[in-house]
Parts: sequence; C-alpha cells; structure tokens
Amino acid sequence: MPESKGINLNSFLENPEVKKVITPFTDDFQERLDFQPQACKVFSNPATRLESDLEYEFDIHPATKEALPNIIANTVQRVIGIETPDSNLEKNYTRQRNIGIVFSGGPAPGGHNVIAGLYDAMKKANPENRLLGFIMGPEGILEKDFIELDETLIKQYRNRGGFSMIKTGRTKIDTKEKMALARENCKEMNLDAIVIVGGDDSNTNAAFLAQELINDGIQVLGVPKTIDGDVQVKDKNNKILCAISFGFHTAARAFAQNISNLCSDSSSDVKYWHVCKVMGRVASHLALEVALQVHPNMCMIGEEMADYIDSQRQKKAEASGVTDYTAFGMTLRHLSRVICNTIVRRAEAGKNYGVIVIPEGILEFINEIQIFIIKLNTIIAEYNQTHDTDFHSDFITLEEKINYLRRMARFSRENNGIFVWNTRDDDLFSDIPAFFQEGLLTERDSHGNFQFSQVETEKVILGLVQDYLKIRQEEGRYKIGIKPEWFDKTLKKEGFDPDYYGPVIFKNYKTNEPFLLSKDALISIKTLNIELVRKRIIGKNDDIPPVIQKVFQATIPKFKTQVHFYGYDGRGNDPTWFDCTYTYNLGLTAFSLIANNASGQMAAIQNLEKDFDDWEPIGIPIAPLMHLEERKGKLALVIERAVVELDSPAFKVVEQIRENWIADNPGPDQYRNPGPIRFSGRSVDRKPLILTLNNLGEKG
Ligand code: FBP
Repeated sequence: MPESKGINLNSFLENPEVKKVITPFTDDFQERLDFQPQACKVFSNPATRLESDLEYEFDIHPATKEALPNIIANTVQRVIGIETPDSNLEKNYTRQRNIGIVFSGGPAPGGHNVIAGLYDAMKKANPENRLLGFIMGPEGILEKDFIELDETLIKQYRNRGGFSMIKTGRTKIDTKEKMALARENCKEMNLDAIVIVGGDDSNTNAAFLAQELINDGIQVLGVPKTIDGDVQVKDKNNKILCAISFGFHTAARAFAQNISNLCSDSSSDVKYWHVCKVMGRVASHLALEVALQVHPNMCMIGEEMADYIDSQRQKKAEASGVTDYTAFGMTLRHLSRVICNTIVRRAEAGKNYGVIVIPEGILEFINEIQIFIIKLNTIIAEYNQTHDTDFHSDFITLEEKINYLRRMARFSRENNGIFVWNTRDDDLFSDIPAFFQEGLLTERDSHGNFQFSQVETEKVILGLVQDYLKIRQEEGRYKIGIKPEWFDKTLKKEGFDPDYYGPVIFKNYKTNEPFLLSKDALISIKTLNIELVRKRIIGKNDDIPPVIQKVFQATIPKFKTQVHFYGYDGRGNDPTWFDCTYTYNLGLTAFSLIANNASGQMAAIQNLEKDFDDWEPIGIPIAPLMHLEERKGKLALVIERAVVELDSPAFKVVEQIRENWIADNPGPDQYRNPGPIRFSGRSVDRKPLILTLNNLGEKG
C-alpha cells in the first residue's frame, strides 16, 4: 500500500476533502457548464419565420453573379417569432432533419455554444432531429468523418472555450474534385443542411458549397467566427449588419488582462520594456481593443501605418521645393524611429520601462514588406501550379529557397524582367536578417494566406529599435532623466556640493525642469572624465569620485526587453458572457434559417453594439459580400475582410488619448486594469469597448 509521511495514500485519495481539491470539476467550471445563456425574445416562440429586409443594399461584383447565380439574389432576412404557426409552416419547421456542423479555421471562444444553441433549437422543433459534427474541420466533410452530437456530449462543453468537442482544421474545399466529394458525402449522409462556423475564407467556402448543393436540396449556412474580429458586415450605405465576429471579445479581454499584469510588473521593477505582439492576422482590431482596455505606453495600429506621413521629412523637402515620396507610407525604419522616440521621451522622464503593443499583422501595412509578401505569395503559388510537388518540399532549407530566388532574379534580368522577382528585390531581401527571410518564405496556409503568426515581427522591429537607440545613445540623444532632489540628496549625503558638479554634468541644471539631463557629449565615464578635467573639477590623474560615477551611471540607459506573443492562449480562453450569449443565439439563428429553407446565408445578430434586449437575429446573404482578391497568385472571389477604420470613433478616441499613455512626466503611468474576465455579475465590460465607442459615436 503506497505510503507518504505516514499517510495511507489510497484512503487519503478517497477523502471527500481531498477529492474536492483534485477534481477537474471546479466550482467555476461547474458554473459554466450549468449556465443557460439568454435567448433573444423571438426564440421564445414555438416557431420562427423569415422576413426579407430590403432596406439593405450591396454593391455586387459582376464576377459573383456569374459564380454564384443561385444565391446571389438572397436578401437580408429577419427572424420573426411566430406564436401560432399555420399548419404548413409548422410541418416544414418541425420536419425531421439531419444537420451537419463543422468548425473551420482557428478556434474562437464560443464555438461550443453555437453547437449548443443549434442543438437546443433543433431538438425543440423535433426531438428526432439529428446533429452530426464533422471532425477536424472541412477535412471531416471530405473524409466523411463525423460523430453524432447528443446531450450527453454537448453538456460537457456548454459555455466552454476551444473547439475540442469536434476539433477544427484549415482544409479548404476549393477544387472541383473536393466540391464533388463534399457533395457526394453530404448526400450519402442524407444531410438536409450543413452549418460552417468560420471566418471570411470559410464563409466564402460556405457560399460556394451552398451554390454547389442547392439543387440537391442541401442548405449551407455560415456563422461569423474569428478572434481577429475582421468579419464585420455593413451594407453599401454603411448600415451595420454584423458588428463583430464571435470570439473577438474573449480573446481581446484575455490578452488585455495579461498585458495589464505586465504593466503592473513593468512599473514595479522599472527595468524592462515589454513588447507584446497581439494576434490578428491582418486587421488590428484586437490591438485596438487591447489598447482601450489597458492604455499601454504605446500601441501601433497597422492600418494607420499605410496612411503615415513623415511630417519632418515632408517639411524638409517642402523647404527645398521638392517632393520626398519616401515620406509617405511607413517603412520599418520609420517605425523603429517612432518607437524609439517614445522610449527616449520616457527615459528622459526617468521611466526606463514600459509596455508596447504591436499587432501581429503590422507587416501587412509596411510598404516594403507587403511588396515582398505579395511577390513571394505569387512565386510560391506559381511554382506549385506548374510543378507536381510543392515549393516547400522542393526547397527545404533557407539557402535553397534563396538560391531559387536568386536564379529567378538573374533569369528575369537576362529576359527583360519576365518574373516578379528582380535583382533589386534580391538585394533588398539579402539585407534582412535570416530569421526574417525565413519568416517571409514560410509556408502559406491552405487559403494562400501569409501566416503572420509564424513571423517574429516583434524581433524584427526590436532589432531595428535597438540599433537606432544605440546610435542615439552615441549621439548623446538617449538619456535617463534624474530627479534634481535625488541628485541633491545623493551628493550632500557624501559631503559633495551639488552646485559644483551639477552645471558640469547636466545641460539643464537649475532650470526648474522636473528631470536633469546629462550633457549630450557625456556618453561614457571616459567622456565624463575628460569634461571634469577640462572644467578643472578634478585633476588629470584623479579618479572621478564614486558618488559622481554613481549619479552618472544612473543617466546611462540600458534598454532591456521582454518579448511576448499573445495569441493561442486568448484564443483558447473560456468565453466571456458576451461571447457565450452571442454564440448561443447564433446557433438558434442558424436553426431558424435552416427551418425556413435559407441557404447561402450567414447567421448573425444585429445590434450587438447595443444592449442585449436590442439584439436581433438575422440572416445575411454571403454572396454579395464578395470581392476579388489575390489568393495563391490568382484573383479569387472572397469575402472582404474588415480592417480598422481610421475615422471610426474607437480609433479616433485612441488616437486622441494615447499621447497621455506615454506619461513622459513625473506623474504616474496611465495604465488601465480591466480586471479578470468575469463570467457572471454585471460589468461595463459586457461587450467590446470598440463596439461601445463606435455605437456612441454613431449617435453623435
Ligand atoms: P481564423 O481567421 O481562422 O479564425 O484564425 C485567426 C488566427 O487566430 C489569426 O489571428 C492567426 O494569425 C492565425 O489564426 C493563426 O493560425 P494557426 O492557428 O494556423 O497558427
């Protein structure tokens, strides 16, 4: 019998108090499983019907009309509650159905509640209805790999994060063969409908599948998922239909809480700059929300980089009567200088620490890098289209990939530039660090997207920041500010006269400024020694007094950093109240769309930016949301991603107040502590702050 410190472990493990400690079913966990999200009012009726809302208009791309003729005429549909359905409606509403559901793309908190909502609605309509979950994403459709989802299984996942119940994957059903296989399998499974829970690419896929399956009587619906928050739908007159995809709120809150903890640590041990890369493949919605939640010292928003104008450069050029085109658009070098300016300003206020938030997709908005990404996307896609193997299996090492590019550049030069890669690209590419080259050449995802999460963007930027800070330090333009009182006290304590040394060391001694800055020329103990001798404060062979050395050392900045990536952790967080309730209602809406014969529609909740009582379930037609975009080297019809609008109230507020967050003054930092994610209890943080601000802004 196992024993430890005289304890009989077998009976110890049977002790109810010990069991309470080691059970995975914590009180919080149980509270989640038992939580019943509120349903929108319409769902309290025995049935629902759909009503077209023609108030919403879309600019439809002609290519979409051609590609999706059977669903292009879809309109926005409102879900209306029916108290006493007529017999026809009731018959259709309650007929037995087999419904498939699949998660597609990255996990997002709330996915399990889409399943729970759909399950509850379909069982309420007809207990014989069956819900089949495809395993590992769209691959499950192609492999006909699925399980039946019943209450016993679903109740283990209600209100929980992740997609672990049926897993997810990034396979795309994008060829004729895959479409045919998907169709065959859905028919064999006797499916009436399939619900695709995914982001922009997956909802695009849903529309194409809807077109493919419409004549077989199989409906296809989408559900707007992605922590990136870039599935937002407005009509052509800017009327909001879907304010944000699910999962965004939870991920942003989870990142914000962690980053807020860093703010607290950073302002306590005052020695690190924390550089936090925040997920979001292209759009910076997550970074913007985190900024509002935390008030970090600095937050970059990718979208503003594209519009950046270097005013100093522009003024200089204007003064000499020329136009400097390099002043428009942000380069990596510009970006590093902007970051350095903040670091230097805080250092001069005695704050040699801080927190910077960088969006994962920032590189997409930096001209020089975007050009590389587009060119390399095309090269890789073209290579894969003309060879039976793939680029990454043929060129395994970085050296092999670079040699291929080099050959291409040479060949292009000899043949009047027939390839997109030229010798100038090759030269510029050779100038960037190997790990970054590797990142830019990383394998694209199944949709042909560049995988920003695989690139150590923060390291690239930090490398440049470090280089520039070094230059500024050597020029004497990066100093730590010293409080005059501290200087005074420290010298007097050792019996030295501050007024004797102060004017020699500092350029602003006795100017009443809150911080003393050492003279530009004093960049080392050696230079200080020279100055003290020159001013006859000490003799040629004397040592600098230790207390003066101590004070001087305190003016020399050491730039120490900690780098963090917030992505997968927040993506796996248990959903907030907002995401729990939102997704449960998305599931209920998906069933209403199915039960009313809709296809090629995305289930959505309108008015998310308002209070719960104003939420309205709707169906959004997917086809009209498409535009042409470069994918795998070709133009393809895809749903347009929403990026941060620079004239949105949320961005404008951040732009207006973030100067205060730098806090380059004797006062305290301005960090905001959003606190932990609270699942129950009322709090102002019941929805994303960007939604609240944009809504308040709409009202003027
Ligand atoms: P989805 O768009 O599929 O929801 O995924 C979003 C995301 O989490 C991005 O923020 C991130 O860049 C990417 O997925 C990471 O992809 P992966 O999970 O394949 O590493």
